[in-house]
Amino acid sequence: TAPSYNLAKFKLTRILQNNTLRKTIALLGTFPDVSENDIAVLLLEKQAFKERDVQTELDNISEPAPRIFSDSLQVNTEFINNIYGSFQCVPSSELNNIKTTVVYPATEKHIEKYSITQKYLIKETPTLYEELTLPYITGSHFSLDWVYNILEHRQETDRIVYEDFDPEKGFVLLPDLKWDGKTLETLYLLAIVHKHDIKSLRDLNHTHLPLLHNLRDGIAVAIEERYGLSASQLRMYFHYQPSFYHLHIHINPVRGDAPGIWCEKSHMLDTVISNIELMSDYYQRVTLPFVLFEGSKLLDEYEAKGAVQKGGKAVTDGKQLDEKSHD
Ligand code: M7G
Repeated sequence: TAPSYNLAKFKLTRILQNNTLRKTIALLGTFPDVSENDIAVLLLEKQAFKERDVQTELDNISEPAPRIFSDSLQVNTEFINNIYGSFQCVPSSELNNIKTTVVYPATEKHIEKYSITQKYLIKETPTLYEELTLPYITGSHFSLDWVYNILEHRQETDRIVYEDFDPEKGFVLLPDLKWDGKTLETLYLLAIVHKHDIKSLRDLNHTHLPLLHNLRDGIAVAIEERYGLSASQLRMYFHYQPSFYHLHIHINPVRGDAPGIWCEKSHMLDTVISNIELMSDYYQRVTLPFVLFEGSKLLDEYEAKGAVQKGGKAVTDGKQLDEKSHD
């Protein structure tokens, strides 16, 4: 389906976050042609290198991909010093694509999610989960419409890599929004379960073991078949807290870094299965750490309970401590 907005007509209000390491920039703005009031969040990401693009022998004639080392390469020399050379190169235009994600109209929660803010680690006991987190996530969360659109085959149908239709153990496996769908090096898939009542890791118990085993095995077989990666080459994990409270698994190659792969947020599927096999109600009894962002109402509630110490030095992305900032 075509979007209601024209990307070329985007008007910037402010930059939310510029990650020079990941080569991503998050922007806040509007599409004045469509609406003066609705706000848009854009995430622009420069392409990762595909190993295919640097090949110099044409390995597969049926797939004449643009390559970096070809006659269309424009080379500007910055300097040559002895054996060292520095250049600015512009490869053929197709290799310069910018992966663009748009959320429109965006909510305050989306702006929060893509902004740099202070982060705090919470240690969530089962009691704190029941008293603070659970009421909060039931009252205020991102809409799950996109999830139901996938499960009910209304959107992204042609992107489905594999589907197991079983209502109890089944799932849909498809490319994550974060993946360009092309670069195997950055493969990022999502497995969304068909079952509707599992919000997150916290809800999992022994009754879900058949589902979890089925996910682990089914995902591996489907990925091996489609992408040629074996189960041992993949990491499968849950996020806690997730942004979307309908159980899903993140899958990407062990070999690469994945966006948002932080130890304080990721729980390996293998570990989760093993924990539940050892103790059926493990995730109802365990204290789970998770991160809250400055500005979140839930953070205020945790602070009011004395369960988090806010303040401290501001730590921002990309800034390093230097002599002057020591105090
Ligand atoms: P999460 O752990 O709930 O939230 O994962 P996170 O964004 O904090 O990681 C949800 C996952 O779903 C993320 O990896 C998103 O990139 C992905 N995702 C979000 N949306 C809105 C879509 C979508 O519309 N389609 C697809 N295919 N993936 C999405």
